[in-house]
Amino acid sequence: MRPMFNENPAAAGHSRPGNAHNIARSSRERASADGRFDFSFAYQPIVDAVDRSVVSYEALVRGPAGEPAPEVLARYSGSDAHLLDERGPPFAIALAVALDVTCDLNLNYLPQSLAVSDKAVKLGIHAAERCGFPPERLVLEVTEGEVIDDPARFGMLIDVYRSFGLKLAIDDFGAGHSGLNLLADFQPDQVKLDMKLIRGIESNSPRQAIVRAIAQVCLDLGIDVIAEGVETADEYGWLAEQQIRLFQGYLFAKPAFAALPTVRYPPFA
Ligand SMILES: [Ca+2]
Repeated sequence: MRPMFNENPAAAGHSRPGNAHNIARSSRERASADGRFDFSFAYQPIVDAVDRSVVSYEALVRGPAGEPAPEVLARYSGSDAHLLDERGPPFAIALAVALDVTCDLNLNYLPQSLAVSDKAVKLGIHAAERCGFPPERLVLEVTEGEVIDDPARFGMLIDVYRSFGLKLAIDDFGAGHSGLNLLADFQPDQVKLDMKLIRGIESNSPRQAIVRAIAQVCLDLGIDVIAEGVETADEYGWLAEQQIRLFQGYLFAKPAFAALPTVRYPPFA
């Protein structure tokens, strides 16, 4: 397979910020030469509001000049879709290494692909090893839907991913209908509360009841809870009162294209 780019920035002998620039630039150049290489990544932190630290960055696919994700996904539809899963995460990992990411890295794959084959994830693991990024710091984000579609097969593949040390996060939790038994069956490392549950939670008692229940189950099972899409100080305030300490959202930092954004920590004025 033709390598997408030099996946070992340390071997190139440049400073790391220079390498991040080179990786982003080479993506743009390839986009003009080969329409299939038309993507890059933005990074959004997941923060620990108590420790005031970044625990992970979620890599979010973008076009080569920062175009929004739907434009990229539209180009990788149908029979080309697997190419984005096979080439995207290796790119996201190498760019993260060039940006000096030393915490975890959350990766997204297209819906269902993790439950169908382990090929794409293994390519990501190999890329991480080549870059010197420990696979134990990779977190796979999966949605409720793909977990429940074929639980037996999904469970088998998850065991393979875990054997490499990868962590598992259930993305958009609370958006689907699978319920809390999913947490018992798969024991993910993280649950990311769907932003629809979070929006305006400080004044919505039904959502509050759901989030309290999920948070309690996760606490009992040793699963980390991440509140996603937190945008206001009031949302943060209510969630922090429930002992939730991991957050992702515009209140803390927006995704930064091919860069690591500055983070705001509480207290929020
Ligand atoms: Ca995600």
